[in-house]
Amino acid sequence: MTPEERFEAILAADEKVEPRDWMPDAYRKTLIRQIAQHAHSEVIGQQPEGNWITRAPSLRRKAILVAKVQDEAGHGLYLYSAAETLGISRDELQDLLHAGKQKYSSIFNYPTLSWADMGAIGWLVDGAAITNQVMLTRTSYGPYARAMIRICKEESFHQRQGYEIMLTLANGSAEQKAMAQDALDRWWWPSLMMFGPPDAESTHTEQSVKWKIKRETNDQLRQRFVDATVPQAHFLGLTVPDPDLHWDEDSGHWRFGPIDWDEFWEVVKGNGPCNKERLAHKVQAWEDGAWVRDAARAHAAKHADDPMEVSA
Ligand code: FAQ
Repeated sequence: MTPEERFEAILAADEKVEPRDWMPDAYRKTLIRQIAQHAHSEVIGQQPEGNWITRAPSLRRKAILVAKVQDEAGHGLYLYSAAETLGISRDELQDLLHAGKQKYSSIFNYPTLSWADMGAIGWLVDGAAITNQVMLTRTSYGPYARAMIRICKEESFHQRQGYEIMLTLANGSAEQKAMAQDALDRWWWPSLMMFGPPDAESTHTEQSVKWKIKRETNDQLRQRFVDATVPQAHFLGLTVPDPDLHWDEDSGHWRFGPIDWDEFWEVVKGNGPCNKERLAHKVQAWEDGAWVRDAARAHAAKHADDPMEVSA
């Protein structure tokens, strides 16, 4: 069997491709692009919620939010580790992000204007992320699939804590309910955009589905998210900001109105409300943390021969 045939056989048998296996260069490249983009999203995704840690309305809410934001950093770590198994270093990935040569999710370029946004992000953004990531637990590359299993468990908590914030606000005073509605109004459409462009305009979907990196298309996942989320909005007594939204009896789906793809591409190109601020903050944090990396490296070098030391 040639390496190419073995690779195809692994995919056909629904087994996992592992770092030691031969894989086409384009498969490796696609995975590095997607996993890096995903890792960067987790790390930059700490910023919108991090913005509210000091202003959480109670100690309990603050402790939960700190834990959630910290989980996102952990997800970044698992994903950078998965990317490293493909032969690219974490430092290279940071450089590519900081130079604007790799992307992160469009959603994190929107501002968090009120406490209700913590509810909407957990409910909608983590909800959309899980819809995509449950699919990715079955992706064909082993280290990525395994990272996803753990991440999905944590994201489920995140989604529920967000929904619980929304529930509390929606059942609170008229002002609190209005805050919850305003957050839904602002986060609904950007959450639908997270799934990427429509299938007809998606550059990578066809090949990624063939390679079983993606098991479903952007539009399929978007529809699944809408079907799951609309009844949740109704339960909250809130209105989804889409006049065209309606239940389609024949297909058994909630049909939604047109998405503003011009807005999406503007955000992806770097012209969203917070793109510059997010990247500048990320670069600054990397520079501020240089002494920690230097100290860790110096410590590892000094104790390289010490059998009692775990290498850094
Ligand atoms: N934002 O051909 P496709 C989270 C780009 S994690 C920016 O369809 P693909 C957890 C795409 O890269 C959220 N760019 O691409 C959390 C490509 O450009 P390129 C992140 C986007 O890869 C919660 C071009 O458009 N999750 O939220 C976006 O087959 C709360 C054409 O697109 C992941 O990354 C976008 N939304 O499908 C953290 C999941 N969509 O690269 C903190 C893994 C598309 O050729 C707080 N990624 N583009 O220059 C994926 O599943 C896929 O990469 C898709 C896009 C589905 C995102």
